[in-house]
Amino acid sequence: MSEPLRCLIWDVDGTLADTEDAHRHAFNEAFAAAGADWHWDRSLYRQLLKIGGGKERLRHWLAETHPQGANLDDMVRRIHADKTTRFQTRLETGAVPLRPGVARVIAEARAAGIVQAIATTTHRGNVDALLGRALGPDAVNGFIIAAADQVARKKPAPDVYLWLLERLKIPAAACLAIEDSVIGLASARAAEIATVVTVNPWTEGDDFTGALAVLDHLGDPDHPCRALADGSGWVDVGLLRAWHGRSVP
Ligand code: XBP
Ligand code: MG
Repeated sequence: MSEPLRCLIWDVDGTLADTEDAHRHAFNEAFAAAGADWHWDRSLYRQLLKIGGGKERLRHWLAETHPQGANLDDMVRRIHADKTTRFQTRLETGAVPLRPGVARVIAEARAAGIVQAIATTTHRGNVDALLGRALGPDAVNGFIIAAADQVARKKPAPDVYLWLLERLKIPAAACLAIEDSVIGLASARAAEIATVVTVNPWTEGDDFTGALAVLDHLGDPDHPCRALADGSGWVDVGLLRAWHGRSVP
């Protein structure tokens, strides 16, 4: 007998919102501001997204392209801090809306008494800026948040999910994660949490073996998603419960 769904865990980048191009632009602006003639185009960034976390991504790229570089850590820290400021400024303009269906499912889950949490490799300030702009300044209070700063290892390690399970005192079998990437799916599955994947242009076509369902987005009545077996065009809490009920603990 499977556990009923008690907690919905949201990934942030690529799942709540299509933030990655804003991250990429902010990185490129921070490179220019630091006087570096580096530029991450879309095709390179797609490859780099396999490394979770902005600092880790930059450190990985520098180690590959500038192996002789000294004192990388200090440079990475400074550039990443500037990139974070630029990214949040971009979010505050409202340039990055929530993905289809996200605001509706958050509201439905809240009304249904389902606990909601966030598991992300990005920084807490980015989560506050995104949700604050999209849903209002108090919106973050509706979530238990596990962000980059709270754990030692980023996705695909399960640390953010394990941190949440410990904090929530809810068994993994009573949770459902929504992720957009292979590393996100691996992280949730390593914590034994059933996972639905909504892809985006950065992750479409990747191998999501192990996901309960793979969709282009959660859909809304006026913006239906593809690939729902029942043809309804959008995901609601009833469907999330049905998928979760089919998951093998
Ligand atoms: C995806 C990421 C993030 C962002 C960059 O996060 O890998 O690292 O690309 O964020 P999510 P920072 O787990 O939400 O999908 O630069 O703040 O690290
Ligand atoms: Mg993601």
